[in-house]
Amino acid sequence: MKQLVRMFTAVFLVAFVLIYVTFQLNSTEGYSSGNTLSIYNWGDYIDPDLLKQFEQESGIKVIYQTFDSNEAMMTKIAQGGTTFDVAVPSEYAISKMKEENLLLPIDHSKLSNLKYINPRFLNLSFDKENQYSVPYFWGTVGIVYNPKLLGGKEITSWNDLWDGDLRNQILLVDGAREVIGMGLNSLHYSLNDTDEAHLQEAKNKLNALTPNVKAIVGDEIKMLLAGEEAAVGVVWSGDASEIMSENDELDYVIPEEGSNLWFDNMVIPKTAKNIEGAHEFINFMLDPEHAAQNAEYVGYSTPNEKALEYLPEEIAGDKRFYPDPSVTDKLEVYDNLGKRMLAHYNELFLEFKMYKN
Ligand code: N2P
Repeated sequence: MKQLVRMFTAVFLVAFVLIYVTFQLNSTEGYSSGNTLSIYNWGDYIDPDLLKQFEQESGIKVIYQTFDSNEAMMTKIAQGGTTFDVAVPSEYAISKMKEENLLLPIDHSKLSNLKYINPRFLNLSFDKENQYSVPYFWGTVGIVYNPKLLGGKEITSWNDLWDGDLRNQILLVDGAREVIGMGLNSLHYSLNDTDEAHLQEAKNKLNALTPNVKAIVGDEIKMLLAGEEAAVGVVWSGDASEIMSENDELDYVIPEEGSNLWFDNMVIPKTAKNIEGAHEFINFMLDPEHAAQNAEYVGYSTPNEKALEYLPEEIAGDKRFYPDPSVTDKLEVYDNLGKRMLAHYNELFLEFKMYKN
């Protein structure tokens, strides 16, 4: 009898450990099964209270992971080892993911809140009729700067950044398209230029900027600029807005040579396990009050027209972050340059980073 009890205890223990390990693996690797939803988003890109609220209202447990570049996100999704139910790529990445058959079509009949999106952000060339993606945030790339630290100097162009007075004063966002794009734009070339001579010229020009570059950083760029560790930052507009809400010495400008206009949309990756839950989450984020709460928390610009009514006028009316179409029409959206050319942009960016260090 004793032996039987011991055997049962042992079997029970082994089963318990197995169940525990499986559960841990599932939650850390982002696998979603049963009533869970696995979300893959940019860092600092959602109000965590909204995730809690979604969990409470839907009864679905959220497993949340972040990335810091489209390239990293696409590699992980293409590898397929981890499955995600919702991800938030930018436009050129959406186009590439469609091409590589990595996305599932979105069922608009499940998105009652889609009607709140300003039509200006729908039906764009990277995803006609929003078959595979739904707007989340949008914005520009520009320069945030601190006139106080610059002795009152104003910055209006990319070329201002090469000024010898800015030695060790510039922080750059850690993004290949953004940094190479800045080099190209400073030479009045397109952000989507694929001419090798132009790309080399842009890289050489960027190399000449290195004495002014203090560091190339991720989301900590906001803390460093708000804390006045550097006078100038090349950032996504929403990060500038967040920095400026913490330090009102700073200003944001879209450089006069031109810059990037970007759109980040929610998608459902092909390997999704909870397609129903993914639609439920997307519709939750499209709700105007949720979209407004999210925009206010992260600092980025919402494409949700109705949400603007819930935002304070100082946010919704700030033309630096909600520029009119007359301004955005002059900006360039990144094209999907194809696998080889995108890899080449990454290589050039890595070479620049190596040169800098
Ligand atoms: C937020 C990153 C925003 C990405 N941390 C802009 N595409």
